Amino acid sequence: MAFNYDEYLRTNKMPTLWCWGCGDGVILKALIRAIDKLGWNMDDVCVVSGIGCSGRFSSYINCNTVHTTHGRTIAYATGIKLANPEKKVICITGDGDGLAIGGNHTIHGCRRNIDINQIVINNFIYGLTNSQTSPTTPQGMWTVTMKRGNIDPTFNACDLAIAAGASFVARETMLDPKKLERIFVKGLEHKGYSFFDIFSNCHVNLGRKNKMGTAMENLQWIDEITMAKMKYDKLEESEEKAKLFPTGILKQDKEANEYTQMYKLVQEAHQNNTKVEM
Ligand SMILES: Cc1ncc(C[n+]2csc(CCOP(=O)(O)OP(=O)(O)O)c2C)c(N)n1
Repeated sequence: MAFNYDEYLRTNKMPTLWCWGCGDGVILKALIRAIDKLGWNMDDVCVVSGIGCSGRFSSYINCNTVHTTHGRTIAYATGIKLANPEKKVICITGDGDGLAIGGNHTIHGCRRNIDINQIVINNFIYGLTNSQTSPTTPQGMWTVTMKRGNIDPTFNACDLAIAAGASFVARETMLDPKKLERIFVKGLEHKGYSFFDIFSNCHVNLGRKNKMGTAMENLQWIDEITMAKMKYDKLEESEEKAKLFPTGILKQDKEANEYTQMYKLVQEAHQNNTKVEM
């Protein structure tokens, strides 16, 4: 029987504002299927998103939602999670939202290892505002702010999340929605900061000016720059390898201290007039 998305969506908000062929819808559906697989009650889920095409997630998914200001999703989500540790908090950020203006919050969310899930919808561009360079825009590509080709070094979001201390870090693409669903299940059930770098297409704002003007051409390019971690790890170091992004689970540490648990210790210490022993 076909999966019934309607009970998870605000159908009165349909159709979405996303362009034809945009990956955002595929990612939304994969996330919904993952939540369904986990058997979570939508009353216990809170989706927090910033401003951007990706920010629209919180308008369409039918649960507790907060559509926050650009770059501030993790700050809001941290407050929500600390006040409601039993809730499942999922942040949706764009690559601009989560890695440029909100990059600092992302770093410290990872560092605290708070039990929040951050999904970066990485379309390599500022989509909503029409094609400015983002931290993940590949070098050489056209953007409205780098019309002669982007000179900024390309940012590897997963390397950042690993270094900053997130205890679950994964990369996937929207090319394989089933795989995406599986990785969401793994990360959502992980206790601690789960960081997902999800490569998606923006053939309209990135693609058209970079010789991949259809969704299929844009996805073909994503396929070319990614490789499953198992295969990637077996490759000899080379210039070609350095241009590839491994996919799959890149880090999982089940032992790391989780922040809401630590916060409980602070509350107890206050009540007992003692000190948290580390
Ligand atoms: C403080 C602030 N600065 C700038 C903007 C304008 N703005 C809105 S969305 C956006 C970038 C969107 O790009 P991204 O976060 O990558 O998300 P996408 O639209 O690609 O999903 C910008 C710069 C804003 N709304 N607020």
